[in-house]
Amino acid sequence: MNPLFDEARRFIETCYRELGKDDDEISRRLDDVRHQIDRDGTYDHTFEELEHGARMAWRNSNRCIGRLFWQTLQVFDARHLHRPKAMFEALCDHLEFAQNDGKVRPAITVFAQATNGREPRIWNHQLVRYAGYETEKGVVGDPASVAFTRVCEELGWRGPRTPWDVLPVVVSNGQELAWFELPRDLVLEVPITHPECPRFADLGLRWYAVPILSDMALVIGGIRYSAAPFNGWYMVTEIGARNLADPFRYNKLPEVADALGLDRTRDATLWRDRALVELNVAVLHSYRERGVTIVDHHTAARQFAYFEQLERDAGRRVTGDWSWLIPPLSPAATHIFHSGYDNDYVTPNFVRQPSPYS
Ligand code: HEM
Ligand code: NRG
Repeated sequence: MNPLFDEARRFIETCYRELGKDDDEISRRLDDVRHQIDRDGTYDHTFEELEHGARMAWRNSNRCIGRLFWQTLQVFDARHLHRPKAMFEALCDHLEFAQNDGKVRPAITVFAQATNGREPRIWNHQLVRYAGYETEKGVVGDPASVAFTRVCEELGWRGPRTPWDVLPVVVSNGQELAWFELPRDLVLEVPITHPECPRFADLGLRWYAVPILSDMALVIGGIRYSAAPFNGWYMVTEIGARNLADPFRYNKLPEVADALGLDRTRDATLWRDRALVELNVAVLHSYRERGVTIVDHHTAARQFAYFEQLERDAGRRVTGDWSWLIPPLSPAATHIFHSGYDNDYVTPNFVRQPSPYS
């Protein structure tokens, strides 16, 4: 049999049953799908299939602790947009919808499916991210962005070289490649301050409001959507225990410790651990003060436990990637640390894809 049709059938049956549709509707739809595959070699999802399929993909994302909210995902259908300019405008609309002046809304924008000849791609890892520049004095900005920043500059962009330059958006429809600067006033950012330590503000730390992952593919019923950027809101540890803290990222723990007046002469004073906690306190405080949605890791873990219970009640198996689900701060204070998860890949889902550059 046709492997694409097999995938399609598995998806349509599960999706339609979840949506409460009867067997007649399922077999009528499968007839359509079979005809389209015979004629075109592929098939198109209805909007309802795309919407529920994207929500299932979130539900099946083994590394995601935020899955309780999978049914609230807002799905934008951008499959008809092919010009890079039009794709960029859809991305700006997504950003504005998602940010919602701080009341962050989970959303995904789905561009045309990848076909043999042509696959649309967004070259950025996230729609909003800071540039990184290699200099004699080390990296300025986010070291994770060094390779992509170089690509942007080869394409003709030139960054102002602060540590917090928002990168341009690089879009390909599979034929033409184009880059666009995000309007400055569209991008919401949060300056980081500490509720008790005024010296914290002098560090000049900041982060953007919303993570919009833009380099993964969405896979539904054998169809691959190679450009399908999605977002939820941040969990505090992503920023406070990784992006700003990792030695190979912004590496701010020594400066944070000094602002807090900690003794850094020995590892055993646990200055790193104390700095980590206060940095996370500061990030949480700053997002809340600015009215930007963010979740702490204890609340997120409790929400995940509730997700696990609801999934069991619905008769579904919860798969997960333990090493990604545990938070990088106080992991053993969450139930996840003390649980085990099968890391099976169930579709619909998201998948990493090869970098379009390098
Ligand atoms: C990964 C939290 C929404 C899909 C993660 C991670 C966290 C997280 C903490 C691990 C990231 C890391 O360690 O780098 C949340 C929270 C959300 C949310 C708090 C709030 C609503 C979403 C949405 C989707 C999604 C809307 C898709 C529709 C994923 C995927 C990964 C992931 C695919 C793995 C990314 C990778 O492999 O790099 N999430 N998430 N999440 N999440 Fe979520
Ligand atoms: N750790 C990355 C973002 C990964 C996805 N996290 C989310 N996803 N919260 C970072 O930028 O720190 N989401 O869709 O909300």
